[in-house]
Amino acid sequence: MSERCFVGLGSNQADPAAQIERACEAISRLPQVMLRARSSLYSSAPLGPQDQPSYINAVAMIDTRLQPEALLDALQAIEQQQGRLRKAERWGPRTLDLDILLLGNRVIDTPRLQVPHYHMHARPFVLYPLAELNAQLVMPDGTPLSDLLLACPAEGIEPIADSAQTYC
Ligand code: PH2
Ligand code: MG
Ligand code: MG
Repeated sequence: MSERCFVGLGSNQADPAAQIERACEAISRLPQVMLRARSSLYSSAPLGPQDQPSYINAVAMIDTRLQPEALLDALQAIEQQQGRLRKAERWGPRTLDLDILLLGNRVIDTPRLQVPHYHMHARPFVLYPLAELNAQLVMPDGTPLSDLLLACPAEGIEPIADSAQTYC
């Protein structure tokens, strides 16, 4: 049985908007993954170290039969293909960051994977694109996405021209 999953995409290096587009194409080609929709792209100032370019972020909605760790492997392989170098600096610049935000109603807390994604509740560049894809979403703990949005104003994020896309 497949599960609905939301993946956060972020980039602030080497033509970020193109990185996001390429990543969506790569996700759509993954076996046992159906790409259903992609939010608009949003620009925002970097969270964390300020001596780095601003980010482009988006969220993709997929249906997948992959188990969580297999999905994580597949997404990390795409990060690698797009030149991601893992550096020691926390929240430093990256060509591509793919984060599993939600995976069905699962709650996962292992050294490799935390779902729902740890910081999503407080990040407007995650919550607003997510709401574009499904404004009715409810977190696994029962909190409606709409409550998270009320507590997290859309400050500092700027939708860029590209609008949301749906796939069949
Ligand atoms: N990701 C980070 C660190 N800081 N800032 C913005 N605006 N967007 C991001 O995706 C982001 C960030 C590390 O995951
Ligand atoms: Mg991230
Ligand atoms: Mg990440």
